[in-house]
This record gives sequence, structure tokens and C-alpha cells, in this order.
Amino acid sequence: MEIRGAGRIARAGAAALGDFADSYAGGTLEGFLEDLDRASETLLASRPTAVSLWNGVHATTRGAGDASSLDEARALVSANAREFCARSERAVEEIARIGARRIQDGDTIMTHCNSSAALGVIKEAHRQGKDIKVYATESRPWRQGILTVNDLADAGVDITLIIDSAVRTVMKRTDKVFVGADTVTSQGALINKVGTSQLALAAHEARVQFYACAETYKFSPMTLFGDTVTIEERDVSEVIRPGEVRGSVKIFNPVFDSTPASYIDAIITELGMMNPGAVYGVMVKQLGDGIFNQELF
Ligand code: RI2
Repeated sequence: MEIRGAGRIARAGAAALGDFADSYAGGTLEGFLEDLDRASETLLASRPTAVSLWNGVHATTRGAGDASSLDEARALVSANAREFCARSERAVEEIARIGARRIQDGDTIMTHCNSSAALGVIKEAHRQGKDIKVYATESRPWRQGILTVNDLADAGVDITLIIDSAVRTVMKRTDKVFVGADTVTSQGALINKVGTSQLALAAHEARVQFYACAETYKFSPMTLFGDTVTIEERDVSEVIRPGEVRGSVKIFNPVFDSTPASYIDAIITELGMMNPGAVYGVMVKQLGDGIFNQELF
């Protein structure tokens, strides 16, 4: 939880492997590849839901096994890491540019949790001089909404904090919802911070447009094969203070939830805005001919 946001987490994973390759001293190519595998597994186990981390780690290690020398493998991993981080940063900027076009002067926007992609869109619309108001949810239990409201306040945006249970009430005054993504499935479902699906439901009811902002490395290749996304559950201490409830009380603390494609008007990616139904085709095209070769995964 020291690094937050699925995009930042992916860049941190890629950069960590790049640093590992840069500082790997002595040893053999085989030893390096084994250590790289172990390091990758450790990183992947840290955050099971955000596929951005999986994609970042695999983009960084890709091709290392085909290298003919230790130096070649190290240089490749280092270059892959830099390329992934640069691509990720460019994607967030591009999403801001593309998403801001969906925001009109006078719009009231709602966002959830703390997504750099969604906030990029909002700040870009504000930078363009559009007169907008934003409601941000508190996002219990970690209250990442506090980061969001301070970030938007620093940018000079008209920002109001609401508690999570006020979402349906406030949706009546909202024109558009912009949220981030931890993972997007091949069917166009959005996995994002718990509570996102409630925003989507309330938006659907109030006929408010609902947009997910997702770099394409948030698309999950595994879901093409029918894999479901693991929803991380975190410690009870995030929800209650010690001694606050009777010992027999169970606590359930899922951190993410799933919003079906039918509740999403569009997914804003660095490639452009797409209908959730288009995700499958984009994933197949990006992964290329070898896609249904299981060795890829
Ligand atoms: P960016 C965050 O969760 C939130 O769910 C946010 O919507 C999502 O990551 C995407 O954030 P967590 O992974 O990549 O920090 O747009 O738990 O910054």
C-alpha cells in the first residue's frame, strides 16, 4: 500500500526488475534467469488483482530467456523496463487528452478512489478552461479519496468530498462518471476499487454516462482463456479498530469489485475511446498470432 494506483504499481514492478538487471553482478546467465523468475514471482504475489503489474513484469522480462549471454539478458531487461515505464506514462497523458474531449463546460463529474488516469482526464479538462465541478468519494477503508480531493484542489478544480454511501444521492446532480481501472477483462468488465460497481449502478439508474479510464496494459490476457480475476481481500484491521466489535463478528474486506460491460458507456484508452465490446478484438490484435499458444502465459 506504499505504492498506490495500478499504473504506478506496474511501473514500480518494471523499474524494480530493471534495477535488478542493472545491478546484477557476476554469476551466470542461467543464475540470472532463475533469480529474475524468483523476483518476478515475488512482485506478482504482492498485488493479485491489478493485471497491470503482470503485464509490466512480463513486458520487462520478455525475450530474456532467448539471450545468448548474461550481459545481453541484463541489457534487454533494463531496456524493456525503461520502455514499459515510458509507454505507461505516455498512455496516461494520451488518456487525459482523449478523455477531456468527453467533458463539456458546466459538467459535474463524479470519481472514485484515486486513479491517475481518471484524474488526468479531469485536470486536462480544467486546464483547457472548462468550468467543471467534481464530487469524489471518500473510498473507505483506505480513504484514497483524500488524495484525490487534495490533488484536484491543488490543481484549482472545484472539488467536493462525499462519503461512499452518498453516491446514489449525489448521482442526481452528476453528468458523467470517470473512474480508473485495475483490470479490464476480455469481455469488457471493469475490475476497480470496491464501490466502483455501485457508482456504475447508480449512474445507470440516473442515466449518467460512465467512463473507465484504462491504459491497454490493464487489459488481462488471461481472461481470454476464461480465467477469472482474483479479487484481493485485505486484513480486518483496515476496517475496524482493535476491540471495537465482539470477537464473534466476522469481517469481510474485499478490495475490488467487478462492473459488467453493460454498465460502461466507454473505456478510454491511449488508443482511443472504445466500447467495452471492442476490448476482445484489441487484445487479440495486440497479442498477435501466437495468442492462443498457451506457452505465452
Ligand atoms: P491508476 C487503484 O487501486 C484504484 O482502484 C484506481 O482506480 C486504480 O488503482 C487505477 O489507478 P490500487 O491498485 O492506474 O491502488 O489510474 O489498490 O492510477
